[in-house]
Amino acid sequence: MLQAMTDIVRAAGSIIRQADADKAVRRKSSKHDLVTRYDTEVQEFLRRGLLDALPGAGFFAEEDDSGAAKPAGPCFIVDPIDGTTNFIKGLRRSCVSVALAEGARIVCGVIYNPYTDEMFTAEAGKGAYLNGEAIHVSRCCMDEAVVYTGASPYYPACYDETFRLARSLMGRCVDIRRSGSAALELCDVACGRAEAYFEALLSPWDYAAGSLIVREAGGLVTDMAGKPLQFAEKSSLAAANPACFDELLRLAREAETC
Ligand code: LIP
Repeated sequence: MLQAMTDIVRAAGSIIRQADADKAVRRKSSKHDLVTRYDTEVQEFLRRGLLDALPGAGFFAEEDDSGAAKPAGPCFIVDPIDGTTNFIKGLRRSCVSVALAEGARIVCGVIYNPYTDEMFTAEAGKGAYLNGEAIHVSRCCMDEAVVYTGASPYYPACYDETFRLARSLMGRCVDIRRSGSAALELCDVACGRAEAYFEALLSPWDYAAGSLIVREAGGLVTDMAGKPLQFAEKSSLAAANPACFDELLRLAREAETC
């Protein structure tokens, strides 16, 4: 199934790469929460391909307006364009993110950045890969770390906690980064380009595939309270290499309780 997912996701990525300037941008819940005609076009391409490959599977995706809950059985968890605002602005930092869940367990994850032609894949228990080469989180401690700080732009109630934690981390790590794609930030942790990532609130399709890729690369991933991730509704996220994970959770607890 991983190869079928990879082939379909790569083809979906070419739609993003070939997009023209007329993206027909619409607001969803707020000025921060945008969607384009390409988000829906890529999602429908993925729906057709993935459900042909696995008939009867569920399809739990960002641009479905049904509000339906994640199906219990085998289910694809899909973000057709993670980093939609980057896509709109032409920042060339967006990806297609697809996970296959069996109940509460993610068994396959595929994330493709069409701008760099980087395909991140993982299958539970079988390691994580970038373009077929095994990847592993770094061994750097927090003092040597680059830390991604998600901003949860759709959720203003999270801003104060987010920037308290970002300020706290800034005093302890080398530098912080914010790139606008949770999935790609998780992939950067998995291959050792960064050491940690957090975000106070985001949707399952933002992190389902990336959480498996980080774990299979030797990293640790929970919610920001240190509890196991679930994939049926929004959650906070904390991901890091083993050398930084406990400190990230400690600082997150301090930022939340201020
Ligand atoms: C985005 C995430 C990002 C988060 C944004 C948004 P989208 O996903 O990747 O990390 O901060 O709020 O959720 O909406 O571009 O697919």
